[in-house]
Parts: sequence; structure tokens; C-alpha cells
Amino acid sequence: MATTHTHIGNYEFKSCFMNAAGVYCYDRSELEKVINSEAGTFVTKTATLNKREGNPLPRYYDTELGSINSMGLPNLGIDYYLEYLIELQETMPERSFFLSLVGMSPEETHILLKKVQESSFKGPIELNLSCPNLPGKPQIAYDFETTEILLSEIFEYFKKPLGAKLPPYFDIVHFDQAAKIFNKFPLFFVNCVNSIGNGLIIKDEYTVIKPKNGFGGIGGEYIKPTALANVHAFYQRLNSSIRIIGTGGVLNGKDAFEHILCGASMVQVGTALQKEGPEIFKRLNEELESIMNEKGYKTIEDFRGKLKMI
Ligand code: ERO
Repeated sequence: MATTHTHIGNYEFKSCFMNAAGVYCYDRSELEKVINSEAGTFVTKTATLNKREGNPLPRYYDTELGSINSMGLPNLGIDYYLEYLIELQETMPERSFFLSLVGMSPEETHILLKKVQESSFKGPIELNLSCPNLPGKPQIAYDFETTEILLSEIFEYFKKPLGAKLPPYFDIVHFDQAAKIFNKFPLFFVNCVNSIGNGLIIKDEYTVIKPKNGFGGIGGEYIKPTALANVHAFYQRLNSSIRIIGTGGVLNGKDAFEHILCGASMVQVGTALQKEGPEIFKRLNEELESIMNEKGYKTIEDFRGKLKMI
């Protein structure tokens, strides 16, 4: 019988599925629902130093093929998530959970990471280099110079397992340039991809979300081909010690199978989780296991990264 069990470094997960940051992860009550589902782990909402209300409502909208959001980083502040994660380390020592964070400036990012470094938190950390929805602030990882400077400053003091959440790239030269930078650092993983930034969805002549004149991050079915291309491009280019989390357009077991074929060790679910709720993880595990059983694969390592070229 196939299993969707996976690992990233020494962290073991009973399933390769988890939420994508931003969905079912704002507070303890949402995170508990993911813990009690068939997901392998969770990641928190990206935390900033202080609590944030985020952008004006409406700021999230579902469509037939996906979603658009311009949440604007609403979160309860780093101390809230760190405290909960440290509590879970005591109550569920056999499990590991991810903390997502980013500062509103490089200085704030350093304050956050130093806080994490000095804390007793032992889990993996996802640095969000790709928020598309902060008015006036570009997505960090689209600026290669800033990204390289930030990572070199961080790794001077940060010794815990740190990964980066990346925006989608759309050009082969950008895959090459980004991978060259990430390979210079002891990154624990990269997560491909965040939402496709600054899309526009229209209904009855109106924008569907209020912030930024209707512009927002696109998720769901629309983005699977872009997500798969990013997972595979980085799988081919990154040092093998840098694991890949695949995110984007995962609605069923086949979508997850494809992410893993492209090189993902773990698969995150955003829009489909928002639409269906945490019960989705049971269905996703069953669908992926059934594909693996049909093909004779016992573990995800049997086919991870083994995309065939015609
Ligand atoms: O607006 C947000 O809070 C947000 N939405 C996304 O699609 N991706 C993000 O990374 C993000 C905020 C960090």
C-alpha cells in the first residue's frame, strides 16, 4: 500500500499535504482544524512584528477557476504564532509545524529572525519573499540584488532551518539568476509558488476586491502550469540539499502527483482548501495514494523529480 508520508531534512510528516500560508492559519482555532485533519503539518499566516489588520474588505474572491486576494498581510504578530508553536512542541513533540514570517522592512525581518533564533522553537521557518499585496512594496524576490543582500545578512546569524517562499518566475534567465543566488546559501527549502501577483478579475463591469483598484494575487487552477514549471525549474537548478515545496493549483491527487513528479517533497494547498475546508486533506491523500497504487509507487521518493521528457 502506498503512503504519502514525506520528510524534509530530519522532519518527518505523516502526509505530504499541508495548507499554504494565508489559508486556515490566521489563529489557533483555524490552525487546530488543520492539525486535526489528514494534513501532514501546517504553516502559520506570515507573521510580522506587530499585529496587522490588513487591507480593506472585500479582499478575497473565489471564481470557478481559482481565487484573487489582496489580504495585505493581516496577522496576529510573531509572538502569537511563536507562543502557540512552542506550546505545540510540548503537547505534540512527535510532530513539527512551520512558522511563516517576513518583516515590513529588512530591519524588521532581522528583528523577527533574531527573535526566532533566540526562542526555543525547533521547527522549520518559511521566509515569505513574495507578498504581492502590500501597496508600494515590491515582491522582494523579484529584486535579485536585494534578495542576495538580505539572505547574506540573515545567514550571518541565523542557524535554524530556513526556507523561502518564492513568487512565480516567467523567464528562463530569471530561473537561472534566482537559482544561482539561492545556491549560495544553506537554504532548507524553497516553496514554489506564491500567488501570481497583480491579476484582475471583473464581474458585471466591477472589480471584485477593493484594495489596489481590484488588483490581487491569483491562485487556484489558473496557476498550476506556472507552479509546476517553477517547481521543476528549481528542482533542476538547486543544490539537492535544498528541498522543494510545491504550491499552486492543487485541487486533486493528480495535481499533487504532478508537483511531486516535478520535484516537490511537500505539497501545499491554498485556494482549494479555502473553498473546501480541511476535510480536503483526506480526499487528497486518498486520491494520491490511489494513483500511486495504480502505478506501483510505494512512497513519494519512488517518483519525486522523475518527470519524463518526450
Ligand atoms: O495579501 C496577503 O496577505 C498575501 N497574499 C498572497 O497571495 N500571498 C502573500 O504572500 C500574502 C502576504 C504575505
